[in-house]
Amino acid sequence: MGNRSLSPNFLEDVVAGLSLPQKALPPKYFYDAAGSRLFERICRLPEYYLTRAELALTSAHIGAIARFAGRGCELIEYGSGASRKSRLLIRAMRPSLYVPIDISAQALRGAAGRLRREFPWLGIAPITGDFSRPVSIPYAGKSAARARRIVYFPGSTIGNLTPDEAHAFLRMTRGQVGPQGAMLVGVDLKKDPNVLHTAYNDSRKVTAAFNLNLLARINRELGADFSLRHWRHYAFYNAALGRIEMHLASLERQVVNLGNYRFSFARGETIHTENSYKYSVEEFRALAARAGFLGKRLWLDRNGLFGLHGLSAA
Ligand code: SAH
Ligand code: AVI
Repeated sequence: MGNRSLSPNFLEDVVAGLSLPQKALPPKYFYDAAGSRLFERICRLPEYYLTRAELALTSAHIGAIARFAGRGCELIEYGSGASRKSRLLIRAMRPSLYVPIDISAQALRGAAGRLRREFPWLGIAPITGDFSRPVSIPYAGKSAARARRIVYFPGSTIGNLTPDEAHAFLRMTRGQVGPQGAMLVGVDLKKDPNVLHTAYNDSRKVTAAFNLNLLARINRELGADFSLRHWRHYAFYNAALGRIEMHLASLERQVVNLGNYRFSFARGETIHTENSYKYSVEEFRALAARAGFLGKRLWLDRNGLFGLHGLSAA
């Protein structure tokens, strides 16, 4: 049954999601070991501009970003994955502590090992956790000597939350950084829908493999019998809602067994697996303001595809 201890609600969430009128699965379950590896391959695809754009803008503006964050602070990162962008920040900011938080224990372990070798002076306190629920981060120092906290949330992972979920998440982090703290949030910008469509429908079909791995994971860990060749990756830009939607489409009428449950699918019916919201600068600043953050700085890549917002506690 796989490693259930890390995803105690996996079965319940799958059953609940497949019982909805529009069947859906939470995107956080993409990231088992295979899914985290596939995501790393997505980041290197020519069509998936997000990672390259964010890395480039972070390198180009690292001095100003580090000054905004402040040296010697506690750097807390949500959805840290391979911690590739974080290395740039760590080098420039020399934080007193780095707290990477991720649902993927494997990705977290690999990243922490690499960072320990690269930055032997750095204190690292990884947390395997789910940011869709409150995450408690223990304080490092005594209250008088506590370092300022910076929450880093790169990659436009915030786009995988609905605006309501993003609001709740920002409220939680606002509480964690306190009145002196700040946030750095990577946000993918609204743009030509063709560019977006291509980024989520790459020619090598790695995004398709990433999407289909969710069904393979349900088979592996929960013993379901999804037949993968009867499912197809389907991603499109929903302009009215400002988001890429990823679905898995059933190629024929079929029944899937999962323990004592049976789920029927009509031909062409879909399982909605992910949203990836795109925000204009003003839209994101308004969302952050509702959660108690002031949009202080914005760094863009040279093609204006992706933004890194510097938010301070309002
Ligand atoms: N920050 C990296 C990785 C982004 S991929 C980058 O910018 O490239 C999204 C990351 O968030 C993955 O590592 C995934 O495991 C993690 N993640 C997704 N949903 C999560 C959740 N609910 N709680 C914690 N981590 C989550
Ligand atoms: C992690 N997250 C920001 C990615 C995105 O672009 O929404 C996940 C992804 N889904 C398909 N490709 C990449």
